[in-house]
Amino acid sequence: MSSLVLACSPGVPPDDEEAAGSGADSVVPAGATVVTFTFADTNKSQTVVGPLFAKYGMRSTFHLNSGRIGRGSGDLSLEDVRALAAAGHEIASHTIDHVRLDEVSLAEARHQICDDRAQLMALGFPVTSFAYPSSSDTPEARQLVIECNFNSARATGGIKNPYGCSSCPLSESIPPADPFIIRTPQSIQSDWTLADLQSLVLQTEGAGGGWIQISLHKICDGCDTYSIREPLLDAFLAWLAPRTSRGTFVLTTHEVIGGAVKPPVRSDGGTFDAGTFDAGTFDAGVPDAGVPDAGVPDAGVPDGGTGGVNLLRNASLETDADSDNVPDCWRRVNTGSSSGGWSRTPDAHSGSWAQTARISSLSSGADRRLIVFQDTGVCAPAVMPGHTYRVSAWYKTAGRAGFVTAYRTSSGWVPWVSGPDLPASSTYRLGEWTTPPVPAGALNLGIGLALRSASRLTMDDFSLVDLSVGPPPPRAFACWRPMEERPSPPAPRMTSAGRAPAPGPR
Ligand SMILES: [Ca+2]
Ligand SMILES: [Zn+2]
Repeated sequence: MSSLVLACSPGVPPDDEEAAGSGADSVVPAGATVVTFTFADTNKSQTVVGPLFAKYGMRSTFHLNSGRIGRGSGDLSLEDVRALAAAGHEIASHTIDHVRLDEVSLAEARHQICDDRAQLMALGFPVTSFAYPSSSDTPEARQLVIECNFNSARATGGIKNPYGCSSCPLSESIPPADPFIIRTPQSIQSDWTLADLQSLVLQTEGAGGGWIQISLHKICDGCDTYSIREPLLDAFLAWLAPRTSRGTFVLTTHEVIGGAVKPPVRSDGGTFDAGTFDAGTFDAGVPDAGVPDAGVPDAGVPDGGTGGVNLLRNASLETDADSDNVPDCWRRVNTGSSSGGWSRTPDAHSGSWAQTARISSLSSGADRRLIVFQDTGVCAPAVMPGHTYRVSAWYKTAGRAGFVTAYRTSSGWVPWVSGPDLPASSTYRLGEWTTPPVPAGALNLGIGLALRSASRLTMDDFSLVDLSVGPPPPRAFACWRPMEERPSPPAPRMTSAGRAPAPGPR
C-alpha cells in the first residue's frame, strides 16, 4: 500500500526493500474493483487496441504466441507488438504455437511455455504473465508455468457470467487464491451485448470488489465466434472509464499481480543473452554478469510533472536486491581514466536512496556515469525508431553533468547522443532533455547521467517517456480515496441466463 501513498505524495517514505520483488508490490488496494482486458492469440485485428485504449488512458494485457508474430498478414507483426508495448500495454505469453498443453508431451509443453517467454524477452519485452491456450490448465502445465519463472497464469472460466457458470464466484480475489490458475468469465463471444459486458463489472462491484478479466480475441464484425465489434468495445470502455470515481479501475495483469521480472528459463538450459555493455570499466561492487534482477517499476516516482509512462525500472534507485549498493537495473560506469568513487547515499530526492559519483581528477573526455543496465529489454526499455524521448532526473552538482544515451540494435549496443551540461545546483534540481528521433534499427534505449568534471554528482528519480505516443494514461491510483468516502455502487444488474451454454472457451 505504500506505493499508493507515494503516488499521491511524492517525498513521503518509500516502499521498503522487503516489499520489492516479493509480490507484495501490487498497486491494488483492498476493496477495489479491477478490470483487466486480455487480448489473446496474436491476431492482427488487435492493432486497433492501441488507439482505442489510448482514448481512455487504459492499458491491457496481450497474450502473444511468439511463433505467430510476423508469421502472416493475419498476425500481429513485431512492429505492431512494439507499438503496443511502447503505449504501455503488457506483453504476456500464451505458448509459442498455441498448443493444447494437455495434448503434447511434457517436454514439448515445457518448450512451448518456457521458450515462448524467453523468446518474447529476447525481443525486449519483460514477460511475467501467462495464459493457458484452450483451457488446458492441467496440474502439469501449472507446474511448468512456475518453473518457467512466470508470476501468474490465466485460466478460462470459473467466474459467473451471463451465459454460464451460474453458481460460480462473482469475481476473482486480489490476490487470487491461486495466481497460477486465475479464474475468469468465459471468453467474450460475438453475440455478447453491452449489458452483458457491463454485468461482469457490476457483479464485481456489487460483491464489494475483486478482479474481473475480460478475455478477448478478434476485433471485427462477426468474423469469428470469439470476436467483439470495435464500436461495442469502445462503448464498454466509455462506460467503464468514469467508474474510477467509484473505485473501479482498468489495470494490466502484471499491475495486479506485481513481483519482479524473473530471468527467462530456456527449456534447453541455455542462458539468456544479457547484451553487451558500453566501453568503460565498472566500479567495484558490480553485480554478477548474469541476468539482473529487474526489480519492480516504481509506482509513484515524480516524473517532472509532464506526465507520460515512465519506461524505466527501479527509477528511484531504491531496489538493490543483491546489496552491492548499485541499484538493480543500473550500472556505474567509469569511462576513460579518473580517480574518485561512488556511493549509495540516503540524501535522496524521493524514497530512501540516491547515488553519488565523485571525481577528484580525470583525463580529458573521461566521465563517471550511472546508466540503465544494457540488456535486451528487462531493464533497457524497448523503443520505437522515429520516436523522441524525454529523459529527466533530479540531481545536484557543482560540476558539469549531462545525460548520455546508448541504443541496442540486433548486433549489439552502440553509444548514441549526449545532452548538454545541466546547470549547476547545490540543491536537487530537475534536469530534462529530449532525444532526437531514435534511429532506424534501434530496439532498446539506455540512458544515464554523467559527471564530466572533478566534482560530485548526486542523482535520483530518473524518467524516460516516449513523446511520440498518444495521451498518457493517468496513474491509476494517483487520487485513491478510502472505501468509505466513495459512493456505493448500484445493485448488480444481472442478465438472466436464457440461452444455451456457449461453445467451450479457449
Ligand atoms: Ca530514490
Ligand atoms: Zn488462445
